[in-house]
Amino acid sequence: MNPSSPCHPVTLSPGHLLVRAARGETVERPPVWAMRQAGRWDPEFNKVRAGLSFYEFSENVELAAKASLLPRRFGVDGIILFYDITTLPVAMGLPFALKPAQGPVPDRPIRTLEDVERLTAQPEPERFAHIRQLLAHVRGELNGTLPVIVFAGAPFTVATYCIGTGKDLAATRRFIAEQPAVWQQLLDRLRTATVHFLNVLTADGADLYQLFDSWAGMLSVEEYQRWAQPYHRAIFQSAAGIPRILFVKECPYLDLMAGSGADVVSLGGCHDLAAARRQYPQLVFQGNVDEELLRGGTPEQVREATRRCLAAGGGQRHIVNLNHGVDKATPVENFRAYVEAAVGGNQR
Ligand code: 1CP
Repeated sequence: MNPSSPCHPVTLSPGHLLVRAARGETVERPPVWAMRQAGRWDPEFNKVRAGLSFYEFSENVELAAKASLLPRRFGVDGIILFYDITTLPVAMGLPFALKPAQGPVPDRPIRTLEDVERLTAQPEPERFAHIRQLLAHVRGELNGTLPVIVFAGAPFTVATYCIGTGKDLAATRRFIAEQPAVWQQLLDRLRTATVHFLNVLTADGADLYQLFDSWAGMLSVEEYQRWAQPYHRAIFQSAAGIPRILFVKECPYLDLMAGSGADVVSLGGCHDLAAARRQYPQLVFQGNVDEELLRGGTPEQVREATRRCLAAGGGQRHIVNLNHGVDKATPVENFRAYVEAAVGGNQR
């Protein structure tokens, strides 16, 4: 049924499509964006990025704004700011470098309680002034045409980078077994800082935020209940001014995501969007087009998969996205096919 057909008139409220969908309001079509939409897969990004290290680049407000805005040309419904989940611990006093095969690595990994205490729990907003300026710059360029998405890593995932283990769960577990008090204090400090960071950006005019707990989906349910979900709940409760999206890569604990207090829950390839819709009629779901198909499939296969996703989502309380970030080997025409199919629905 077309909700905007003359037989079923609905009043659409003003405001950005993505924000209205995230709030569960009736929309004319599901909005679309992608995690890592402003990244290395885009040849235009690689031109802008040329010659600078990741942190040099992301701290350059002009260039980071350019990178953030690049996906606009494809017709996405939201612009995510170009920085990283490690931007916050850097502002708290822990410098990182991006290592080619490993991702972000701290100059001095957290080892002791003194190391944790050296991290500022409520960093002065000047310490992430470049993100605030980036937000202002991007908002200025957009001039109200599209909403701005900001984000933070959740304490579990950011803590794994702070101790230098990243997605190596066995190494993270060893650290926790050896240093339980350091781990606990680190999670608590990151929670405080994350709430503060998101509230500052909300006050500055961000339209939505996404909390990334990328590696928490690998935890056992008991671990997830100790190290992931309580922190999601606390952050969503204390940073509540704008719609909140929860992302956990391929999370087996949909019930715990649904109970986190997020307005929107991001699904992966392990979830059935239509079934989730039926099970949680009040929630908004984001996802779940296969990002590997964007990397390896044809544009027609991408269009078909996106249309199937639209059908599974049922047209309301759905934000079209990928299971995970756009892979760096994704052809531009596949990204274009994804956005066009999401915007165009059943038309070609
Ligand atoms: O040189 C480069 O460009 C390196 C790649 C890169 C990019 C494009 C890194 C380093 N960070 C970013 C930007 C970034 N990171 C964004 C904004 C761009 C966008 O989304 O369009 C976002 C939302 C992130 C978030 C992020 N960083 C996450 C959570 C999302 C996810 O992919 O699960 C994680 C885990 C990171 C850590 C990180 N940062 C960078 C790398 C290479 C990694 C490790 C990722 C991994 O091991 O898979």
